[in-house]
Amino acid sequence: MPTWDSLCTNVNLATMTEGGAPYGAIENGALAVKDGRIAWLGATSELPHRDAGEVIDGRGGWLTPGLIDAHTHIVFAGDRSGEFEQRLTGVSYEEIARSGGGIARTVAATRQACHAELEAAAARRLACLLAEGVTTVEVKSGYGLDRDTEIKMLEVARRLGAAHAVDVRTTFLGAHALPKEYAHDRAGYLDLVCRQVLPELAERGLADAVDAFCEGIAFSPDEVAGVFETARALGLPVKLHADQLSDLGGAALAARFGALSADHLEYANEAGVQAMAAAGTVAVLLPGAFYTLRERQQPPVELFRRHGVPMALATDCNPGSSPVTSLLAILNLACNLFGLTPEEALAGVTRHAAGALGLHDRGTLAVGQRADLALWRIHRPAELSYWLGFAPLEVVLRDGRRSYPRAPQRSRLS
Ligand code: DI6
Ligand code: FE
Repeated sequence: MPTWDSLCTNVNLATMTEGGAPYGAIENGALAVKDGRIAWLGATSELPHRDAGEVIDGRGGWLTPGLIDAHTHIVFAGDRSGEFEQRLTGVSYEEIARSGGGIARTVAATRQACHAELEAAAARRLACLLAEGVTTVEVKSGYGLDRDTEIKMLEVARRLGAAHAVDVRTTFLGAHALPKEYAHDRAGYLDLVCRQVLPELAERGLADAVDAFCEGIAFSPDEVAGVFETARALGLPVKLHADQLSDLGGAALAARFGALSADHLEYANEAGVQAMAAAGTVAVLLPGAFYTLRERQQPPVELFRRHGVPMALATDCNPGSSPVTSLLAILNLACNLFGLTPEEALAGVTRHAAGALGLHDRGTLAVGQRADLALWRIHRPAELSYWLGFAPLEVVLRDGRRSYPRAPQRSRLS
C-alpha cells in the first residue's frame, strides 16, 4: 500500500490560509492526500517521499481549494427571460414583482414540475459550476411556498448531491415571498412555515439552514424574527437576504440571531456591519444580482474591511435577479464592480464561503482539511478573477478522488 493515495507535484499552492504570503502561497510545492484528507503540503524540496497511488504532475500550475458557491437557487422551473426584456424597457424588478411576476411566476412553474424535471434542469446549471472547480454548493428552496413543493425542492437538492461530485448544503427559504393563496393572511402563511413545515424539515434532516428574504416586497424584520426564533429553537442555523434593495436593518437582524451569513447587503449601515463583526456573521456579496438589476448602491466593502467582517462571494444563481451559472464570472464582477482585490475575491469563494456555510473542514489547503482541490492552468492566482468567460480548470479532486475531468471509462471489451 502506498503511503499516500495521491500526490500533486510541480505545483504552486494557493492555500488561502491567513497571515502568510498573499493567497497563502507556497510556490514550487507539493500536496499529498490520504483517505480523502490533505495529509501533507509544503515546498517540493521538503517532500518526504513520493510513494503515492497516483501522482498528478501540476506542470507549474496553481492548486486552490475546491471552490464553494455559498448562495444559489439552482432548483427551479420555468423561464423569466421575458422579465429581462421588460426591465430593459425600464420596468423595475420591484414593479414586476408587485404586478404578479417575479418570484410568483417561478413558484407557479416549480409547483407544476415533478422531481425529475426539476432535477434535470438544476443538473444543467450545476454542471456549469462543476466545470469551474466548484466542489461545494448551497441550494435554497423558496420557489414552492407550500409544504409539498418546498419539500420537493429540498429533496431534489439532496438528490443532486447524491448524483454528482459535489457536496450540496440545503437551505429552507420558505419566507421568500408571500404565496398568492395567503395574499390576505400573512400571519397564516408564517404559521404554516413555522408550525408545520420547519418542524417537519428539521425532523427529516432536509434543511441544513434557514433563510428569509427581508425586504419591502417580501417579509418585514419582525416577521423574519419569528421565523428565526423557530429555526433556532429547532437547532437550525440561519442566514438572511438582507438590505438588498433598501435598508431595513437586515444586517443587524441577522447578527442578532448569530446568522452564519447576511447576503446582498448593498444598503447595510455601519451599525449593522459592526453587529455582524461582533456576531461572526459572514457578508455574502452577490454582484450577479447587482449587475443584472443594474443597481447603483454598492455594498459597504470598506466598512466590512475596517470592521473585519469576512466577505464571501456567490452566484445567487436564480431566474429573476441573477441568471448566472459562473462563479469565476462573479470573481471578475466583484473586482470590477465592488472593488475587491483578486485575493479577496478568491478568499470569498474558498475560506469565507466555507464560513458562510458553517463548514470548517474546507476552503483552505491545510493538513487535515478535506481534499477538495482544483488545479488551474494559470500563471498567477489573480487570473481567476481577471478572465471573463474562460475557465482554465485542469483537474478537480473531491474528497480525494478525481472528479474532473471524469476518469476515462474502462473499455467493456478488455
Ligand atoms: N433575492 C434574490 O436575489 C433572489 N431571491 C431573493 O430573495 C431573487 C429571486 C427571484 O427573483 O426569483
Ligand atoms: Fe438569493
